[in-house]
Amino acid sequence: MDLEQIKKSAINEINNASDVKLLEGVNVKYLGRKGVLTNILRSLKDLSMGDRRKIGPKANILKKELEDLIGKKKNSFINFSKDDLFFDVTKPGLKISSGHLHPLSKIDAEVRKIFLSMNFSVVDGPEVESEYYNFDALNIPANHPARDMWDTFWLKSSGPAKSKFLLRTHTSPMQVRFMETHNPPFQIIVPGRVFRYEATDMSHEFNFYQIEGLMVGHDISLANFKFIVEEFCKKLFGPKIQFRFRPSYFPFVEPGLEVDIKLGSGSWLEVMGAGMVQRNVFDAVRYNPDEVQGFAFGMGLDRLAMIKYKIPDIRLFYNGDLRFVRQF
Ligand code: FA5
Repeated sequence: MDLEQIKKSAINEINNASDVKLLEGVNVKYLGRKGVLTNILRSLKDLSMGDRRKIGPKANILKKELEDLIGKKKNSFINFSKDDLFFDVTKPGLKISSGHLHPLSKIDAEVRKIFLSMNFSVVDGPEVESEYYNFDALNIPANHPARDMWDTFWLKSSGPAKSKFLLRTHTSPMQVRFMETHNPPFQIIVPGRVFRYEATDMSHEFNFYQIEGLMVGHDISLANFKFIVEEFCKKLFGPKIQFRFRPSYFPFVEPGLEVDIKLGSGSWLEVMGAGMVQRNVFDAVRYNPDEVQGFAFGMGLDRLAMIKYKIPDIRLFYNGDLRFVRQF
């Protein structure tokens, strides 16, 4: 086939191509890797110098011409595609994906709402804490064996700081900070992040969340604590929740106890430490322990979420796997 014939049949086929697919076929046939015109251009090197000079420029011009024609025809398909001419206003729009709350944020909001409904105020405290507030003022002096209960991330202190600093191991230091600047009666909760230098397992993280509770006033007793905690749990989990109150020891309460809860056929899970505020703590904030009483509790927020959402392993909250988070 000489160039004139190729040109004629190619233009003919381009004109007759009635859709993009057919046009692409023509493109491949003439200009593709093994296309008719491509073969001619490729074999130029085998021709004599004279033929090469004669055919080469013509073949290149034809190539450009066909590329232009195919390009123009392609545009004509795009410009007049059916989709462009017909816009279906009744079609549902594209769903815009927006983020949503992490299960721990959700339960945090729910817990706050319940306590606010019971007339508690919400108070915030620092995550970097001094040794004094985290331990000493809570009746846990240096060398007290109870310090071993909380494996601590100590911070390097800069300068001649009076007190060593640490990442708070619990939210209880806010009991002292709040009482130093407020007078009873009051009832507060302190939600916040806490840190412990300990190995992780299904129910233990080294970074987790607690909600401290503190109610101080006249004639406050453990009966008040029991009522508040039971009301709270029923509001969060429903009326079928079961409780187990066990005696326990924390230096800043007397008596001290721990509370386990169980939902349906699930297993018992320890969710909080609690008790009546110890006299030494009242002394540290200059309250008269003979005049006021109070109860305090510290709940594990992650543990509440595990029960509420039936999550078997606390580490799922923190591993960043979106397949987990998207279920909430
Ligand atoms: C305390 O932290 C005390 N401050 C609680 C308290 C407050 C007692 C006020 C008396 C008065 P404990 O170490 O037991 O106590 O922790 C309280 C709750 O935090 C536990 O019941 C548990 O629900 C949760 N928790 C403790 N350690 C972890 C951990 N490593 N990972 C996840 N949750 C934990």
